[in-house]
Amino acid sequence: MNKTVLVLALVLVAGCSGGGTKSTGSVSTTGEPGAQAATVDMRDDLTFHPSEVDAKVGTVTLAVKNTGNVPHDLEFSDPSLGKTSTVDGMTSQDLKVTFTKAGTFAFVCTFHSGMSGEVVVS
Ligand SMILES: [Cu+2]
Repeated sequence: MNKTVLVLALVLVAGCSGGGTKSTGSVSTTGEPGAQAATVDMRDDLTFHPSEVDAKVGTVTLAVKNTGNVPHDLEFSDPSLGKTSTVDGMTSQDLKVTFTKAGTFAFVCTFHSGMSGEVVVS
């Protein structure tokens, strides 16, 4: 019994370390499943705001907006989902992504190690 609790605690600790996504909150998409929209800001603190977008199965247009001066991009770990080109400071790009199934789909900025987020599709 005590051993089980200890193992669970270690798993939880391990899950929180290891350079995962730094959470900056979540937002839900707006619109119908076939035409959802959400905005993700990229800031000079090298994080996505929010780091989590909650979406439905369907198509999402992400407004990928650089609100700072440091260039960023947004690239899904699954290449079939797509990526932006470099988003320079104070500019924005729309990235249209179709999710055909539920799941968690990670994205990163390829310029900044640890700058990451995810779309949680249900
Ligand atoms: Cu970046």
